[in-house]
Amino acid sequence: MKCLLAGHLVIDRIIKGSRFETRIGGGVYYSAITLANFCDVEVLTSVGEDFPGEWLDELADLGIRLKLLPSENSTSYELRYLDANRRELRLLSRAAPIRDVPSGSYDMVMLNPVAGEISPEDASRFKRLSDYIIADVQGFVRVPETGPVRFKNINASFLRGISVLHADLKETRHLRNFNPGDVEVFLVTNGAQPGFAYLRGKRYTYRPVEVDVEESTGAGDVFLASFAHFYSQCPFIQALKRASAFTALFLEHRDFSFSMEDVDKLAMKVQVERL
Ligand code: INS
Repeated sequence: MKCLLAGHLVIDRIIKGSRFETRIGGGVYYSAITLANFCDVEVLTSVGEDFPGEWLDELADLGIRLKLLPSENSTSYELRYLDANRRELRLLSRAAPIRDVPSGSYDMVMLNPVAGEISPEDASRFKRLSDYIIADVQGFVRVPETGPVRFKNINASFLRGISVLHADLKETRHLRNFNPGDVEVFLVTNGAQPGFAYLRGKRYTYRPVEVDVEESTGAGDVFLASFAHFYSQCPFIQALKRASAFTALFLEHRDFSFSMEDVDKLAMKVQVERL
C-alpha cells in the first residue's frame, strides 16, 4: 500500500514536572512511523535548517521517503504536561506552508497538519490523489500564531466525503457546516476517557485501554494511522478495537516492539457499544 502523508514535522519541547525533553514530533511523524510498520510511506513536509539531521535520518532508516520543502524555520511546539492526558500547547515557531500538491496516485493520503500549513483549498487538491483520504482536524482549527494555542471556527465543508477523520472532543466544537455523517468514519477521542466513533453517521462509543504513562504525545496520530490501516483490512468495529489496543501498546512502549498477537489479545478487552 502506497501512502502519502502531509504535514509539518515538529521540534517538540516536552515539559513534565521538572523534566524537559526535546524530541521529534508532529502528527505526521507519529502517523508515519505507525504506517511504516505496514505500508510504503512518503512524507511531504517542510522544515528549516534548524531541524536536526539525525531525526530525518531516523525516518529514512525506517524506509520512510521524505519530500522536504525548504523553509526558514521549523515548526516547534512546547508541550507542558499537567498530567498524562492534559497539556498546555504553545507554538514557538512555524515552518513554511505546504503548497506543493504532488501529482500521481496513492492508495492512501493522510493530511495531518499541526499549524495551519495545509489550506482548505489545498486539502481539496490533495483529495484528488486517492480514494482513501484520511485527515486530522488539529492543524485546521488552530490559529497559526506563535504563543498559547488558540482555536478558530472553520468552514469544514471541504472535509466532506473523506474516508476517515479524527478530532479530539474540544476540536469538534470548532467545525462549522459539518455533520459526522459527512465522512465515512469520524473518530472523536477524549484522552483516556471514552471516545466516539461514527460509521456513516451511526454513533458508537468505545473505552480506550487504560495505560499508566507519563504523557500521551502522539496518541491521536497513532490511533488515526493505525485505524486507517486496520480499516483497510477489516470491518469497522474490529479496526476500532485494534487501533485502540495498538495505541495503548505504543504509549506503553514508545516504540513498536510488540506483536500483532499482543494487539489482538488486548483488542479483545476494548469495549465498543452502539448508541
Ligand atoms: C505533537 C503531536 C500532536 C500535536 C502536536 C505535536 O508532536 O504530534 O499530535 O498535537 O502539535 O507537537
